[in-house]
Amino acid sequence: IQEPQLQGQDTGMQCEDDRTGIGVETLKRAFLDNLFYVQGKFPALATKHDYYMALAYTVRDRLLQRWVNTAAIYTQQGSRTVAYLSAEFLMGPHLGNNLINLGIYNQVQQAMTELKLDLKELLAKEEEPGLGNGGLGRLAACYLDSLASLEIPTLGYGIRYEFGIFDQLIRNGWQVEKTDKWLRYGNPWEIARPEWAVSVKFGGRTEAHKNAQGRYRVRWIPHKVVLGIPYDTPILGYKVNTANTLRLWKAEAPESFDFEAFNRGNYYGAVDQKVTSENLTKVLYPNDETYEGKQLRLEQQYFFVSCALQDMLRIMLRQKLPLEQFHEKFAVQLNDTHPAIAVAELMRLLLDEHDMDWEPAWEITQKTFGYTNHTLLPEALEKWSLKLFSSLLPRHLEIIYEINWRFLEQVRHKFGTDEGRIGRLSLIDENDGKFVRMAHLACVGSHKINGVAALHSELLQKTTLLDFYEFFPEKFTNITNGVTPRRWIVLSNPKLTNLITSCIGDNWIKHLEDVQRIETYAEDPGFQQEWQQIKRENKVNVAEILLDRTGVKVDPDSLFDIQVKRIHQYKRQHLNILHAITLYNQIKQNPNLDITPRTLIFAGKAAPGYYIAKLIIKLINSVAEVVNKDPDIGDRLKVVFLPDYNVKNSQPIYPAADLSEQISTAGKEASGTGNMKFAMNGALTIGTLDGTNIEIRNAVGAENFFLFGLTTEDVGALRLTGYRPREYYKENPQLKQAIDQIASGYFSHGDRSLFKPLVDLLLDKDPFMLMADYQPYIDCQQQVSQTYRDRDRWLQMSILNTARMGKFSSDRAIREYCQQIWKVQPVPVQLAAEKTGDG
Ligand code: KOT
Repeated sequence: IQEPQLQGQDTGMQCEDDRTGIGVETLKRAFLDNLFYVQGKFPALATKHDYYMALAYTVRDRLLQRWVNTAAIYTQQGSRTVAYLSAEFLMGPHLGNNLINLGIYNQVQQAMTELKLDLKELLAKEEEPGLGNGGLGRLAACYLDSLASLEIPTLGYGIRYEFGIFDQLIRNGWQVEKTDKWLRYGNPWEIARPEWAVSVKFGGRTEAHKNAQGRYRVRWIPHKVVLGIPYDTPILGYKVNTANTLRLWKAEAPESFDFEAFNRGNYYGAVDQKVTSENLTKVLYPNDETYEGKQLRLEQQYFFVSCALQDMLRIMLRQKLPLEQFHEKFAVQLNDTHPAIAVAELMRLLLDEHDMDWEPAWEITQKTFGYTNHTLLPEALEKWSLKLFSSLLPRHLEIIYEINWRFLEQVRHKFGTDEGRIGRLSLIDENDGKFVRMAHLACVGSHKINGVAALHSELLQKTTLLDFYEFFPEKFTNITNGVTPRRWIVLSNPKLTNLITSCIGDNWIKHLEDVQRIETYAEDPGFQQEWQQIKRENKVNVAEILLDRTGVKVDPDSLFDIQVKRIHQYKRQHLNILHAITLYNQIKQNPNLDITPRTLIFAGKAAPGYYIAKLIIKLINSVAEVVNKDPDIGDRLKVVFLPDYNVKNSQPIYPAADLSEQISTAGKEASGTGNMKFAMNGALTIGTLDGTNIEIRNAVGAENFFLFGLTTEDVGALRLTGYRPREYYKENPQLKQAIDQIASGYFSHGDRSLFKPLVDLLLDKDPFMLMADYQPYIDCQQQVSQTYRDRDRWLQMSILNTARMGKFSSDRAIREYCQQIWKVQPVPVQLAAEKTGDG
C-alpha cells in the first residue's frame, strides 16, 4: 500500500513522542507500553485480543492529537457544521481504516512483523460495530469518511445500540439469529462524555402558561425522563488532520434507582425504572425497508434526535452564538425519515424552552433541515398511529397539527380547495385510522429533499412525492450515492491499489476521477496479465474463506458470480437461484456440456420476521446441497451461501468478484451501493435498469455492462394490462422444469410443502416479476459465459469498469451535498507542530 507522507511529522530517529510518533521503533515501543499499561499483560501471557487492544490504543493515541486539534479549531472559529442524523451508522472495523487514513499501514505492519505478530490476525480480532441494517447505514459511514477527508466540520449523531444487527448462523440451511455482543470486550475507539448528558422527556401532558411578556407558551409535563449519555468516536479523514466526531447516545435512568421506591422497601420496583430506561438503546431493529409500528422504535428515534438537537443548542450557547443563527451554525441532514421528528423537536425547543415565536422558529427550522429519501417501497414509509404518538409525544403532536394547519392553508392558497390534494398532502393520514406521516413532516420541514440516484429522484417526483413536488418543485434535487474508495479499494484490495498506484501515482485515492488514467493500459498485455493475477489471488483468498466457513471447495478459475446484500424479494436472489437450477439442469441433460464453470456466491441477512426472505435463504442452501454433491456437475457449478454477511466479511468479497449481480425489479432499488463496490474492484455487472445501475452503465459504457430485463415503464405497463406470471411458466419449458423441481421436493428431500409458499407466490402474484424477467436474464447470463471465455476482452472490460467509476466516490457525492444543500466550506486543520514548524 502506498502511504501518504504526513507533513510535519517526525519520522526520523530522534526523539519521537510515544503517543504521536510513526517510526517503526516508536510504534513498537508504544505498542508494548500499551500492552503493559492498558491490557496489563506481558507478551508471554498476552492473547491475540490483548495484542489487538494494544494496537488499537496505539493507533487511538495518534488519532487523539488530531481529534483534539480539530475540536479546538472548530470551537475557535465557530465553524459552520454538518450534523448528519441517522438511526444507523454501519461503520465496520475501525483499525484498518484508521491505519490507512493515518498513512501508517506499512509501518505498523513492519512493527508487528518485527514483534513476530501478524497484522492481519490482529485486524481480524476487531468486533465490528454493526449499528445498521444495510445500505442506508453503510452510506452514512462512507459519508463520514468523505466529510472528514474533505475537511468539512461534521458531527454524526445516532444511537449507541448495545446490540447491533444480529449475527447470522446457518443451521440446516435456515438462518438462525444470534445476539451481537459487540461491546463484550470493550470498545477502544469510543470515549464517554457524561459531562454532556442531556434529559429527554416522554409521555405525560401539556399545559398553557404565560411568559414574561404575557404571551401564551406551552409547558410539557412528562411522565418519564431518560438521560442521554454521549459516546464519541473520532472519524479521521484520509491524508488530512481533520478528525470529526461520531456522537452516539446511550439511554440511562436519571438516577441509578428510584430512592422513593427503595425507601418504601420496593427494591425491585426501583431497579425496574433503570432497566426500562436502558432498554431504549438496547437493540437495533433488524428490519430493512419495512416499517414496524413499535413504541420502542419511536422512543429510540425521538431519544437520539432530542439528544442531538439539545447538544447542538449547548454548542451554540458555549460559542456564544444567538439561537436565531441556528441554521447558520448547523446544516442538519435527515437520513430518511427515522430522524424526521427533529422538525417538531427543534420547533419545541425554540418555542417552549427558548421562548421564541412561531414564525422565526419555523423559518430557522426549515432553513436547518435537508431530507434524503432512500426508498419508494410503500411498506417502508413510516407512519405512527395518533394514539401511540399522542401518548408518547403529546407536545409534538400539537406542534405537528399547527405545522399542518399552516401548510394546508398555503396549499389552499396556491391550488384552491382541492380536497383530494389536501388529503394527500396532509401530515395526518386519515384514510384508514389516523397516522402521522413522517415523510410529509420531513418534506414540509426541510429546504431540500433529495433522492439517491437519478432514476430514484425522478420517480420520487413523479410518484411518491408528486404532490409535494408540485407544491414546492424548487426543494427537490438528486444526489447520486457514492462509496469511499479508502475502505472499498485501498483497504479491501491492497494488491489492486498497488498496481494502480504504480502506474498513475496515488492521487486517485483522494480524487477517484483520476483512476480514469489507467484506461490507457486496458489493452496492454502486461497490465492485463497483472490485473488477472491480482483477481486470481483475491479469488484464491475467498475460496479459502468459503472452504473454512462452509466446507465447500470451489475452483478459483471458475467465474465468481456474486450476489451479496440484504435478502429481500425485490432484490430477487430467487431469480439468481432459478439461473443456478437452469444451469444444473442443462448439465444434467447433457453431461458433456462444455459450459463456462461458475461459482455462485450468496451472502446476506433476512429480517427475522420476514418469512419469505428466510425461505429464500433455505432455498439457496437446499439448491447448493444438491448441486455441490452431484458428481455429474463436478467443478462446473458450485453454489455457496457465506453466513454472517457484514462489513468485515464483505471486504474480501468485492475484490474477488468477476460478476456482480444487481438484478432488482426495475424501479425498486433506490440506488444500490454494492454495485459500485464491485465495479470499482473490476467486476462486471449483470443488472436491470434500476437505481444507480443506470448511471454505472452510462459511465462504464453499455458495451461493458450486461443489461437485461423490464424497464420501470414496462413494469408499470405490464401491471396495468394484467400480469399473468403463470403464463410465462407454462410457456417456458426450462422455467417450468426449475419451478416444478422446487415444488416437487427435488431440493428438499421430497418435501413438497417446504417451498410451496414461495412457488405459489411466484405463480399467482409474482409481485417482483421474476417470471417475466426469467428468460431475458438466462439469455444475458449466456452472454456473460461467452464473454468470459474471451480472456482479453473480459480483462479489458474489467479494467474499463474500474477506470470509469470515478463518479461513484462518496467524495463526489459529499461535494454535491456541500454545494447544493449544506452550503458549507472546508476548514483545514493544522497540527501545532506544523504551524510552528518546530516539531
Ligand atoms: C429503510 C427503512 C425505511 C426507509 C428506507 C430504508 C432503507 C433504504 N434502508 N436501506 N435503504 C437503502 O439505502 C441505500 C442508500 O441510499 C440505497 O443504496 C438502497 O437502494 C436502499 O435500499
